Amino acid sequence: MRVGKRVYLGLGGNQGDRLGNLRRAVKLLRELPGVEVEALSAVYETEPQGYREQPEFLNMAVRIRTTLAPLALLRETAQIEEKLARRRTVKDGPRTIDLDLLLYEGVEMGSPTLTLPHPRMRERAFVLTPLRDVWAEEGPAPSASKSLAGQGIARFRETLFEEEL
Ligand code: GSY
Repeated sequence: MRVGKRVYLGLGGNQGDRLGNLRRAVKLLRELPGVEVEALSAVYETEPQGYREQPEFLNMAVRIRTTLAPLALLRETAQIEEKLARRRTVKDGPRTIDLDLLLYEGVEMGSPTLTLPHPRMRERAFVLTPLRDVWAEEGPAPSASKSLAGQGIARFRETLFEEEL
């Protein structure tokens, strides 16, 4: 039987080797004790939201099971961001990789460092579209809180490979 809680993560970046950074992030997630990666979405090339004058992002979603508590998992994902040399100079600006905790089974919380469910996920096509790929609950994935029609998003020509699971 599978142990732990189901968690959905959103990954994205727009600096350097974008696909390589997603691969490395998934590999590091897989290596975490207490984390089992269950499913990877396709990779999407997406127009930047927020600060618009920056390169396009690659985004994807990952479904995991984990025995780590939310804040412990957040510490681990922050370390993965550090390992991939994330540098944030402009708020909402370019970054090598972001790992966002979107949903954590059975948890609603607001702490200074972590809000669950992710407070802006329903406004973001770059989150919702990949999330649908890996959605494993009964019923539909979370829907958009307003129209996402203007947010450019397209499946990327390459994807991560099953053997990376
Ligand atoms: O964590 C969100 C970072 N981010 C993104 C992103 O990942 N993708 C797109 N398309 N736009 C974004 N704006 C911000 S901030």
